[in-house]
Amino acid sequence: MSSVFGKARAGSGPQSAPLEVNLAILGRRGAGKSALTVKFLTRRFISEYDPNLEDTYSSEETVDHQPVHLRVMDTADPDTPRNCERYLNWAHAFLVVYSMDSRQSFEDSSSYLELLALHAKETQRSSPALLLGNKLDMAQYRENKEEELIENLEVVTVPSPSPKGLPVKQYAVQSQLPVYEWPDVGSGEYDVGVVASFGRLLSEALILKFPYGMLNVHPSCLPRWRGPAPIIHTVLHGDTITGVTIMQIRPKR
Ligand SMILES: Nc1nc2c(ncn2[C@@H]2O[C@H](COP(=O)(O)OP(=O)(O)OP(=O)(O)O)[C@@H](O)[C@H]2O)c(=O)[nH]1
Ligand SMILES: [Mg+2]
Repeated sequence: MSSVFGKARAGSGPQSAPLEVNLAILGRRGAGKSALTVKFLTRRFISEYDPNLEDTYSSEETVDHQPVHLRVMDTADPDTPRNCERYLNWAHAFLVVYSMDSRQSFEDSSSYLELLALHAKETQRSSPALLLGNKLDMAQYRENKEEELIENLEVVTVPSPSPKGLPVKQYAVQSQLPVYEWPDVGSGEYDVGVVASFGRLLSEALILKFPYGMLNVHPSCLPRWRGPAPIIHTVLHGDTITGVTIMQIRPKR
């Protein structure tokens, strides 16, 4: 929890006081925010509740063996984000929900993500935000074709002694994606950056070029096996449980 909700405030009591985490659930009308909130808090799907009511719920959770006092604000904006101050300065983390069977709800989620990106820029404080596709059981009626989700994808690799380049370069060439060799990063305008085993220090200017941030994908359960060879160490130590950590990269200041 502490790494996921990096900005959570510890309670003001003794050391063992639970972490206090405020989570705001955002998204278009009917995306299923209230259903999700009720399902998460009661562990079952309830169809009878007041769906348009905005309310804040409390729950005591245990995450990574730590007690967490979670408050969930189930918002209900009329159509687009309104009076956002009520959650922007309150929440430590945001869940932006869209409904898989509604293209409109998917498109509207970008206004929430843009709002969060703008707020993070203005306050110099970014909070975790997760985009969640709800109503998986309706996925057959999906209006978003997967190939339409990404408009533009380009690849940057580090130089390799092999003339064919690293496997990621070979894959990019085979998939007819534009490839640049570091330090050339192309000149395109991007929304999100993703880095994996890159091994180069990324400048603040480069990180800030991505309005929705830059993610690092690291194949270990950090902080275990931080460093350049996580998979090798996992195998050598015979770990029976491992995972992948996805974290947001912040400029080194
Ligand atoms: N099939 C299906 N229906 C769902 C699911 N989650 C929610 N619904 C239905 O979708 C409708 C809208 O859900 P709500 O939870 O009220 O949506 P909301 O985002 O809270 O809507 P507002 O409060 O008006 O902004 C309700 O009829 C729910 O029963 C789901 O996972 N699958
Ligand atoms: Mg609701």
